Amino acid sequence: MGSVRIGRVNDELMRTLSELIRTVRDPRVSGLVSIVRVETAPDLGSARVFVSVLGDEQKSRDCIKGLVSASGYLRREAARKLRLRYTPELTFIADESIVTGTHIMELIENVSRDDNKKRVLDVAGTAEFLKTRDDILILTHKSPDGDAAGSAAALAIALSSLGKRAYVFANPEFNKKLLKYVKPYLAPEDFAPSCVVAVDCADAKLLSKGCEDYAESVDLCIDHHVTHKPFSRRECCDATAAACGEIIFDIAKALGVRITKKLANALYVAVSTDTGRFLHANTTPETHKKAAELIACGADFEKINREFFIEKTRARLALEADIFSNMNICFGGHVCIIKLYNSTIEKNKATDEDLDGISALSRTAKGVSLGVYIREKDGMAKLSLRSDEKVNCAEVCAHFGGGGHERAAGCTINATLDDAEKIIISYITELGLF
Ligand SMILES: [Mn+2]
Repeated sequence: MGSVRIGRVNDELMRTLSELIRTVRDPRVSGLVSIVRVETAPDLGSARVFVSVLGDEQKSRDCIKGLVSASGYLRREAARKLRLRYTPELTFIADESIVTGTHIMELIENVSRDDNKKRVLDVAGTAEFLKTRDDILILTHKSPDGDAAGSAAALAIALSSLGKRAYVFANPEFNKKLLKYVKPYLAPEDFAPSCVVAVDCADAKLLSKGCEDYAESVDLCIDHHVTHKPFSRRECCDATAAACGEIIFDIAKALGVRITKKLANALYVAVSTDTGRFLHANTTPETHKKAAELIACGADFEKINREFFIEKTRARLALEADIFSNMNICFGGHVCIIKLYNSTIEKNKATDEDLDGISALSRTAKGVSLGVYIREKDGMAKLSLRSDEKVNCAEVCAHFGGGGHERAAGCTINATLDDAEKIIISYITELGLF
């Protein structure tokens, strides 16, 4: 058992016991009782728990007695919460270092300040955090894209190269193209993680199917969405990054990981797909610099771009033909609405993969500022908006309970495609955008 692992057990035990002592019903365990540190023996057989109690010596002695009598309960609950096979036997010791209330208040202030500091991590802090963890499970979002899959695969590769067990959760929506990059790193069914990391996910609600059990215990979230809603214990978010893959790249470097061809390919997939081959407005000089570095590390840029952007199946070409011949260019040519009916998908035997990135076609026509793509999903209309600087898609979609980025966002309207088209047109009219 390495000292890093023990350090983690100490941290986790301290955190869990701090929560659990609030549930002890013994009146002796009341008032300001706090656990100041935990020292676990290297064999995990026992742990010394240092407790500080606000009050006189008698109060402190009574409290320790109360904790000793509750130790069976505390140990059992801690074992359950921490999913540890062996939970150490707990010995409670009064910590004499804090004697006055003033000190306690200072301590509490420092702890909450530290908590804040800990919640938001920069790249270096994230690398430091990941160094102390093992058995890491990486989650992605619903309707995963190249950034989600590429970022997840890249993080798994980087962490594995440090000798850690790190796997990507098998998002049931990974398509063939994405699976090519994540398959070797998918978590085995019996994998029991002790650290959960979400990548490219702006909201706990957006986590992929099957991750429901983890939604409330995500240890770290790495994301680049402006609309990010904090849901994890720690987060490393940078809305200036064009792709989550850009942040993962920086983290990999901060971890001291060598950027192998495999890692470079996964990161290139993330960055290239989220910028539409470096064409979308989110692309920055930094994005290009990173892409250049990835190419220098052996990324198969030509193959990846061809695979994701140029090659099309016949079914896809048929869908595009249908979309282009039926598109509705309105508002004096500033808005283009394209629709895809399930019947068209069925007629052409198109798969989900054939639909990938199809929403971007709404902005193909010259002069269009706002493109709207509408498709049928689960009996409702799913809208994807794409725009230039004149329209904030995230704001428009927020009106319908959706979200996303300024230039690309989505929402769902409970209506047929044709009705959804009327609804969005009337909302655009109401906004007076054009
Ligand atoms: Mn992304």
